[in-house]
Amino acid sequence: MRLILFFGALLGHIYCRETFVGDQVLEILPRDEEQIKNLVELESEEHLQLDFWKPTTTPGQTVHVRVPFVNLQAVKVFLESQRIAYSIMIEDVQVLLDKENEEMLFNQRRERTGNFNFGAYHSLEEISQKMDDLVAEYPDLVSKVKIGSSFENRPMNVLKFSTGGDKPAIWLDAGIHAREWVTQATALWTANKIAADYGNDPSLTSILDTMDIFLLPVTNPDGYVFSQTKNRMWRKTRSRVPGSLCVGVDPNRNWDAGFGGPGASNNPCSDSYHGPSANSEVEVKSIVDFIKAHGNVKAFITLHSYSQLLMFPFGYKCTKSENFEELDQVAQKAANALKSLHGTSYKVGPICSVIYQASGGSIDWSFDFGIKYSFAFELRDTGRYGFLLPATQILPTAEETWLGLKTIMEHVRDHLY
Ligand code: 0X9
Ligand code: ZN
Repeated sequence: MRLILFFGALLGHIYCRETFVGDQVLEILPRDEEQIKNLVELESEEHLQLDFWKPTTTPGQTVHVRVPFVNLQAVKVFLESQRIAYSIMIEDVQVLLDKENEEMLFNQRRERTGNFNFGAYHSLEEISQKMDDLVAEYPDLVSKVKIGSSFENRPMNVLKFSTGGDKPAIWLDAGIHAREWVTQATALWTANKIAADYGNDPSLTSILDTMDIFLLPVTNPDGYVFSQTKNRMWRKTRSRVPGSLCVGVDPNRNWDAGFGGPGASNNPCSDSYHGPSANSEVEVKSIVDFIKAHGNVKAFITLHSYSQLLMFPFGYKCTKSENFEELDQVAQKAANALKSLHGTSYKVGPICSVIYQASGGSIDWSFDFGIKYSFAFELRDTGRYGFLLPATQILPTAEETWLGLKTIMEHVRDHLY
């Protein structure tokens, strides 16, 4: 094990991987508007390089922030001077990263025997290979559709599950934010589940006899590769904009729905930078073009992490959608089904009230485009590990999420429009 660790570190070094030695993630609990104001001020101090995993919203709502080791002292002194309550959520981020790395290397060696482990994190190549394997194994049900290429020219491959003919469709994507690794892993498990259960699970079988499913497991392939080779905390795309040294756009602020409004940044260095224009990101544009060309997509579901939420429109505005009651009921039912497996609790509601106002998000675009069953999941956990969810939780997460997904798909099947 020591040897693996050593070579892991060495490899990391050769590829110039960013380290997070001594970084901590703090959980902060602002108690009034004054403390919120202080936190917003703290957030604007760019030199502190704070990485808000869960942003400041309202008093009584926790905030999660990764603080680089060099700025820990300053941040803690500030919080204490303002009497803002906080605790340490993650003691040393790098310790979790080393463990994650070591597990990936260990698993890669084991997989050389040919058995794919869905309960592990995988490289983009491994995921692509597994997708091809599924197509080869279930040729009558599964096919691969290339809907475009990423900024760095990686293919955007969608798995199409179809029993034949052109049916109304369900869209499901994951990994639009690079670092949310449990989502790409959950999507791949789900692909295998759909393929294996067709003809066995009566509910899924009837869904696929009525509808096609399109599944994009890695929506942001450039970001995913970057998060595995250079910076585990990467969220955005890897596109370059003229006039800035900073790289990438937040692809979930780039959709043509309230673009550039509240909850998005016009600073190219920000992690929620909306980009120069709506659809500027080829990854977003490729999906938009595909959905428009298809013309018969009835549900649009996107997987994010973390926080355990099941949300629906709107995010760019805080008004209720016309089918609010229906979406709320379906989401509640899906959350109950999800909970039935391992007891994992999800909060349900529109984006704006459940998390925060955020413009340019995918499910707002899909909803305004006319896809009335538009949902966003925020998978496990609620903050113990955040984006660094241990691989041991991939399978339970995927299994429970599947029950939620199936509940939504059943509703769509029974309410085709
Ligand atoms: O801020 C986001 O984009 C999402 N949270 S995350 O921590 N995964 O980054 C919330 C997404 C809400 N969905 C849309 N705005 N469509
Ligand atoms: Zn996300």
